[in-house]
This record gives sequence, structure tokens and C-alpha cells, in this order.
Amino acid sequence: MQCFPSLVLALSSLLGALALLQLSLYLRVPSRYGKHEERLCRPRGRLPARCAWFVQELPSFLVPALLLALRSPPRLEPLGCRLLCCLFCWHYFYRTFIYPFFTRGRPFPLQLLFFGTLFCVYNGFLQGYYLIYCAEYPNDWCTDIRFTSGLLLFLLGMGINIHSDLLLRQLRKPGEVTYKIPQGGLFTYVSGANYFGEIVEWFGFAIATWSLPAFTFAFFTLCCIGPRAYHHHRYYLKTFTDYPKSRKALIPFVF
Ligand code: NDX
Repeated sequence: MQCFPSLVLALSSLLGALALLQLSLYLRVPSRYGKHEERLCRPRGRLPARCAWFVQELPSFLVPALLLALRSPPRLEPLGCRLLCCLFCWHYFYRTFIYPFFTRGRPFPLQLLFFGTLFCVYNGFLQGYYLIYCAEYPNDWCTDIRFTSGLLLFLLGMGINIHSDLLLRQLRKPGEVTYKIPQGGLFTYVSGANYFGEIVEWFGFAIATWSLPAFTFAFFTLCCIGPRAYHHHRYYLKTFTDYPKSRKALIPFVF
């Protein structure tokens, strides 16, 4: 396989278009899973959350890993390039092999699982293909301000995301499916603390890679889970009369 810049451009543009479609579809009505799924008790058409998240996220880890293994002779020089590919795989290792096995979430709708899996194949290919076959970085990229600041943001975002997912999980005992008011960590300031972390993470990745595919993916993430944070916030305000009034939806003190 070789690098086709026009393929990267086409796939990134399509991802950008999907982000806008996503925004227009889910700004007014949330995507129908988790607390926004109305028909909760029908097990048909749903997969247990553990299984669903594993299946859905696996391609985001597997596709870049396969591309890396198939690359002959191995490239990934300089060090900056190798590190960036590892960051992407590291996030999806967590999301595929760790997150699903601890989740206490409700069963996930099969239809969304299908589209989610397709999305992960698509994005895993785009990010992996670009980093492994196309990206060119100078040898001193690791000391470039874009790499270092992006890496810091990525790590900060990932830390917030993992910590917030943990706080959400601790709200339930095993087998429980009720919703409670999240407390602690960044939930003190926003209802979508896990989403805020994930968005910071992918914008950090985009800055560190300084690439069109990564910026488009960060934009997609914002359009996908930004509106969802807003809908979570509205849900909490509607459901809990004692919900903290100073808490924002997604961005601390701002929105
Ligand atoms: N999966 C990313 N679009 C998505 C699945 C849905 O990783 O057709 C995007 C991802 C997919 C989406 C994915 C892509 C676009 C799709 C969409 C479906 C339709 C859409 C395919 C792939 C589509 C077009 C048209 C463009 C093609 O019971 P429960 O499950 O609610 O329990 C929850 C629990 N919890 C609570 N427990 C007690 N009390 C409370 N108050 C609670 N609040 C929540 O915590 C869950 O078990 C858990 C987390 O819930 P929630 O709702 O806060 O997060 P969730 O949305 O489930 O995300 C989980 C993690 C989170 O860290 C988030 O940052 C990350 O995954 N994520 C999620 C979505 C996308 C994404 C990251 C990204 O874009 N980077």
C-alpha cells in the first residue's frame, strides 16, 4: 500500500460532512441510547452494553494495528510519528478492552451498534492509514510546541475522561439501571464531564499530529457528543429538582 493524498482528503471531507449531518440530526433530538432510549425493557434489538461497546470499538484499535502490521518495510520513523500512532491505539485499547468490561450501562440498540461499528472501521482506517502511510514529520517533531502542547492536552483529556467514566460507573451497584446525580471531579462543573475530557483529548491529538484527518475527527467528536452533553444536562434538570444550578452542560463556567 502507498499514500494517496487524494484518498485522505476525500475520506476526511466525508468525515466532516458526517459530523455536520450528526450535528443537524442530534442537536434537537438526542441519539437514542442510554438515558435517551425510551423503550427500555424490550431486550430484542439490543445487545448487553459490555458486548456492544467491545464490538463497536474493536475496529478502532484493530484496523490501525493491522495497517501497522501490514506495513512493509516498517516505517513509523521518526519517533514522533510512532508515538502518535501509539496514542490513538492506546485510547482505543482502553475503550475496547477495559471500558466495556466495567460498564454498568443499559443494553445498546443494535441499529446504532451497526452504524457505530461502521464508523469505527472508517475512522480507524483513516487515522491509521494517514499516520502509517502518509504522515511526514521532521526528526525533531517530539520537541515541536504543537506536539508537546497537543500531547499534554491529549493526556489531560484522557485523564478527565477515564476518571469521569469511573465516577459514573460508581453511581450504580451491579445490576442497577437507575440514574443519579453525578458528583465529584469535573462533574462539579459540568454534566458532560466524560464528554468534555474526550473532546479535549481528540483536539489535543489533532494539534499533536497537525493533520486534517485528526482535526476532522476532533470536530466529529465535538458534533457527536457535544449535543449529547447538552441533552444529558437538560435531562438532569428535568429529572432532579435538587440538581446543582451552577453546573453547566459541557464547558466549565461557559456552556
Ligand atoms: N461510540 C463514539 N451517526 C458511539 C456510539 C454511538 O465511541 O448514526 C461515537 C463512540 C454512535 C457514535 C459513536 C457514532 C455516530 C453514531 C452513534 C449512534 C448514531 C450515530 C453511529 C461510535 C450515527 C451518523 C448519522 C452520522 C452516521 O444506562 P446507561 O448506558 O445510560 O449508563 C451510562 C452511565 N451513566 C449513568 N449511570 C448512573 N447515573 C447517571 N446519571 C449516569 N449517566 C450515565 O455511565 C453508561 O454506562 C455510562 C456512560 O454514559 P454516557 O451517556 O455519559 O456516555 P456514552 O455516550 O455511553 O459514552 C461512553 C464513553 C464516554 O467516555 C464518551 O466520551 C465516549 O464513550 N464516546 C462516546 C461516543 C462517541 C465518542 C466517544 C467519540 O465520538 N469520540
